[in-house]
Amino acid sequence: VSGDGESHAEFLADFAYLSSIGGLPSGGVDREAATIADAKQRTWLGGWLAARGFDVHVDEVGNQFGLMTFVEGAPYVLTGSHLDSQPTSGRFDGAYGVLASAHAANRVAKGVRSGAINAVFNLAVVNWFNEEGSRFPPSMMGSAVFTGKLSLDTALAVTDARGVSVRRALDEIGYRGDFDGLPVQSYAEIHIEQGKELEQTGHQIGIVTGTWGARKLAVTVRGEQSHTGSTLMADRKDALLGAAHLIAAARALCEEIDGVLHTAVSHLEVYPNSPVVVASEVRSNLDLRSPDPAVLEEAERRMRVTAVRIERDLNVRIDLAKTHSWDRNDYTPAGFALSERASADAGYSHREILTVAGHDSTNLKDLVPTVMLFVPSRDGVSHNEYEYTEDADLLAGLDVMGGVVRQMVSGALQSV
Ligand code: HGY
Ligand code: MN
Ligand code: MN
Repeated sequence: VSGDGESHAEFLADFAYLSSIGGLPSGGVDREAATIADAKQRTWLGGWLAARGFDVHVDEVGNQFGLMTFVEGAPYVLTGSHLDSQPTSGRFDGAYGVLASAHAANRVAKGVRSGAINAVFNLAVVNWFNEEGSRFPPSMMGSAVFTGKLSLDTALAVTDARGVSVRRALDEIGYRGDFDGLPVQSYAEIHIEQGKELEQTGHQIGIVTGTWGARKLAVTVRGEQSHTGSTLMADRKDALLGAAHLIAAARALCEEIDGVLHTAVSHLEVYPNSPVVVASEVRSNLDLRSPDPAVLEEAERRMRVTAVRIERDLNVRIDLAKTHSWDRNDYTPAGFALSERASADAGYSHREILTVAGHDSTNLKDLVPTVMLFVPSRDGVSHNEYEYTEDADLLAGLDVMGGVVRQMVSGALQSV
């Protein structure tokens, strides 16, 4: 099932075309969930799958599926990722995985039809809706609804900055379907690493054995509007100053805490946002990540203590509300050997690795046996127009995914 020159050339041509949809002059893309560009790439993917014999369906939260049925009544090996992107971002994040899964599935389907592969399970490709959670938080939304971690109604009611709901946005692009899902036997996803480890160790394939834990909190700082000039300093209740102290404290915590911690505040809404008015309300986010559950717990505790100190010092009120989190837990151990075999058979160097970023597989691994693979990111750059992965690495990942999907359709991970 490993690739040949023809299928490699076809993959690269398809990837180049897909990258042109919502493409930017820099080589990046801008195709947030349920935008016109997202609709265009969805329509292209649906046509690609249908032309190769997949039955294309869309579910109620816009997850897009291509089904290939070999064995009536058997569950499906599901493989895919997400096409939606962050604003002005990289062309590889998510989209590479969707296309590699589609090509790998097509290769395996050909093998089943020719009799070279004995299918025990069926096969489906998926493009998850709104993994990025930029326009409509939280991230990993479509797979969260699919795995029962988020209710459909809650997801459909989320609105963007202009007040447009997920429901309306999906209706406007014609991608709120009625497909009621499929029985999933196992799941496989491939993604760019979005980190530097594979590049530094010189490995082409990452076998993801687990995920860092993450805690995402909504931050609301409330003060009082007043005149930026005439109000006495002692009388001010400056919500923006409060947010600034919290942002600096979140960054300092990475050095202060004993252990590995990544923090970020990356979103800021200021009211009334006037040059001559002290801000009365600032809404923001706080993103905490660690491979150590105790460090993550301690980081959240310390940020709450810091918030109380800022409230007292600046006479403001701060509310921290957890919006999305996932624990430091593992992928399916039986899948690691399967991935190693596929990497070795295809002749590519590989190593086990943790993922720091969340993915749709973060949700699926809690439901079914899940395999997650990485390919290297140049300089670890991601969520940036200059995100880049070499063609040779893209093709290595495609070949290994072909081997992984072939094993899974042939019955691997059956009794996990
Ligand atoms: O939040 C995450 O890590 C994912 O990339 N959405
Ligand atoms: Mn992604
Ligand atoms: Mn992303």
